[in-house]
Amino acid sequence: MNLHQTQTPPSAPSSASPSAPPPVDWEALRADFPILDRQVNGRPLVYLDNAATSQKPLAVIEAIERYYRSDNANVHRGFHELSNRATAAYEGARARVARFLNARGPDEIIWTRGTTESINLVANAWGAANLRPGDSILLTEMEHHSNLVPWQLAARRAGARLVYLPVTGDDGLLDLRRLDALLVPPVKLFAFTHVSNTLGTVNPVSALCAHARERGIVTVVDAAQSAGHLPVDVQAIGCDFLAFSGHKICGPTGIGALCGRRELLDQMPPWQGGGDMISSVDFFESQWDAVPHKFEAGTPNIAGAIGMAAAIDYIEAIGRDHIFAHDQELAAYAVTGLREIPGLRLFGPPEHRAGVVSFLLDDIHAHDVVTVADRFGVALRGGHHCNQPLMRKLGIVSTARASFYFYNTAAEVDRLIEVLLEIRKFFGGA
Ligand code: C6P
Repeated sequence: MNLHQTQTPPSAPSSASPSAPPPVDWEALRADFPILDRQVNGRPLVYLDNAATSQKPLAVIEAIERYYRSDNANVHRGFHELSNRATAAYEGARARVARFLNARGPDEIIWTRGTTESINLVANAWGAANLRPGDSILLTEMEHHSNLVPWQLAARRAGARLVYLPVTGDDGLLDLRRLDALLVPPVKLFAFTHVSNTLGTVNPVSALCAHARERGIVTVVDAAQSAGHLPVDVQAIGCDFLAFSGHKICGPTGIGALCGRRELLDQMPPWQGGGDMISSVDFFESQWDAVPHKFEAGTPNIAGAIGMAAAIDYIEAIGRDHIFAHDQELAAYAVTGLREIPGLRLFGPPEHRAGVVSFLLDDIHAHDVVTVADRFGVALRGGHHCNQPLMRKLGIVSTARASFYFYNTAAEVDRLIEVLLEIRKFFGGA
């Protein structure tokens, strides 16, 4: 199979198709986000840091407030009305996540604090049961530290080794010609990101999982940058584990989920002990509860789960295929504008990128670009974006990054370009 040809993400729905739903009124959606109306440093906010965290619509803010105002109680413990209501909402939210990902059922969804904790769960629990000295774990050079450091720790514990699928260079694609040679024993697990948070690359996750599955290798997909932006269906992708965060999909911080194949979850030991994850405890021995509760020790983030389900309702009402088309349009528009700025170096694929655009402006440090952009009300991110090994590979220490979501507009991209031209003048560019 020529994997390069599968690197193209799903295309935007055609507005010419007679069955296409009516186009989304993106401007109107902005009214659902109170924060987008505020001024920053005396200028209207232009929020282009969505890869770090998304803004929250009223529907999410109100769902959390409603829960605390009227239903707050602990879950799975009480036999009183409020506890029953909180449990129903919390478990209902789990079922909502399962439908969002097309998991085989709610039992395959484990609540975590976010992508990072989801990956740590797999590295600890799956790693403890399956990694042995001499085994290898295959990662890619574009992984976020959250999909890298947990594997370094797991490899050290087990006496295993890390191997990397290379990135091609500034165009930020995986070097898939190397995959067949690398995806071989003693590799036991292959962990990779769906969408790169620095490069905007959309990886061909289904093909990568199919290759790994043919070889009996377990797969972990980091969907932090994809779950809220494009359709993510774990059965179509064919992964064993998939991790994502609530706060990047319009939900609250401190909540996320791991979706895992039930057979694997059943075989894994718990990784944290405490209340709610046991069926019986004695002074020296305990029995675990069934999946998913086996992996959820202690009082969970109930309000977070409810807020995340409200976020899923909100973005699914828009449609992730529409969101992705909008992200891609904005990214392509931004790339066209950025290319016209003298001295600007762009990173990431020339086309088919997600709504993430990284760049450097002359020799101005990315932190300076971001600090001055903030004076104009434009929120960017500057730094290594938790991709230090990738930065080293590219021969840089940081980039400035604009990242889009569905409430961003072409006018905001125009503003970004104007502000970058101002910054260039400020730092003495011609
Ligand atoms: N990237 C960014 O600005 P948490 O922090 O657990 O919600 O997500 C971690 C994570 C994992 N994988 C990818 C691909 C990510 O982009 C992130 C978070 C943010 O790019 C914060 S560094």
